[in-house]
Amino acid sequence: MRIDTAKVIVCSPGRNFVTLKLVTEDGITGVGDATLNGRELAVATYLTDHIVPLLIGRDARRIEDMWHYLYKGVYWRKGAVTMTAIAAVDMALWDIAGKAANMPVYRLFGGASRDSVMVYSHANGETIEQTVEAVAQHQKLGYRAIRAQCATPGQKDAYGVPKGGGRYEPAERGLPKETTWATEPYLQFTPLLFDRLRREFGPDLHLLHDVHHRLRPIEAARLGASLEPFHLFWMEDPVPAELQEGFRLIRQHTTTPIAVGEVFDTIYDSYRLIQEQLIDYLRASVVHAGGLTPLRKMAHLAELYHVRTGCHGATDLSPVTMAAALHFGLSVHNFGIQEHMPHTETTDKVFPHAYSFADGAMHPGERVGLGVDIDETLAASYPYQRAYLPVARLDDGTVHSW
Ligand code: EZ4
Ligand code: CO
Repeated sequence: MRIDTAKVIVCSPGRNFVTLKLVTEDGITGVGDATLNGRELAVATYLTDHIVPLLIGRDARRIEDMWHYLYKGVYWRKGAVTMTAIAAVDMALWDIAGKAANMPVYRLFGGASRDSVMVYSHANGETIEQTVEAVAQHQKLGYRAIRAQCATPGQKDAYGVPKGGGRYEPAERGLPKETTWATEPYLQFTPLLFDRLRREFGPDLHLLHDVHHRLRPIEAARLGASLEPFHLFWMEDPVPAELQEGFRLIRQHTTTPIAVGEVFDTIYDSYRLIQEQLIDYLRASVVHAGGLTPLRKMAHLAELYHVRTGCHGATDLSPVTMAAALHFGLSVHNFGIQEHMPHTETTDKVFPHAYSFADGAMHPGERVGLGVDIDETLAASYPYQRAYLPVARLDDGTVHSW
């Protein structure tokens, strides 16, 4: 089962996606997501110029070997561009393996560990009232777990809250938008938001919150402690995790569960966090952490330390990643939750898929392989459009984590 052709498809049905499509000599196709928000073309070039020539003629069944060939073979280890490109190959090979075995991929992973995969959605508002309303709307749609973000009064910008309401979309067309950030008002306001949400929705709804890497460890410790009465499902990315030791300080001060890892690209970003039990949920994604092969290994390590999975699932991860994440989440024993930001109708049309949502949970479906495809003709009618994630500055102009 040799790889015959490999094609890199860049499209922008509302936002940019990079997709790798492999075809074997016996005509089996496999798709992989290679989208890296704001740096899409770097991955597309990496694949086209440096990886595609290595794939042609290689045995599509040797998934583990291929992963090590691409990871060790590059010599220059890690890095988001490299790991995203490797992930695309890995996803496509698992897709092919499922089709060749006539099984959905989750069955190759040992079968379902649960009936479906609980997902959480995003509710946001410019005021507490709007956020309450958004949470209520998502609850009506069936979600049992909801992430709440709200603008801090008196502050110009907030992470996850679009101006004028509507859907939140991380990247914007054109050059990067500059936003401002102030820590102290945020730390004072956020407990008020969750106090209100708990009073409105009672104790059972799972409430989540994304700090988006904006605090220092002692500030995150303070936020976690102040949120304890509202028993969040998790506090996400409280600090930038380059400093894994920083989580010790947070952990000493609060029982608010911690989720981290959407920007991680290998196990080396989190093994200390896992082994010292400094986090509760690992958010590494199939696409940015090198594919299903390494993500399953990370999950198995995490399982030993009572850390569960909570994969990143924003709209900048294509439906191919969503499908892969669902096969992964359905099968690994220590699944926790999966993020779900629904794609636009246009995106869903470009990427027809077998996965579905019902009662706050998703299922990858029973189609063989990953159960997702790309409509190349339709994709071609949405050419790439330059877009960037925003950057953040403090009010004195200092660059801050966005
Ligand atoms: O800002 O995916 O939890 N979700 C997130 C996302 C990220 C984007 C970055 O591309 O933090 O919305
Ligand atoms: Co996040």
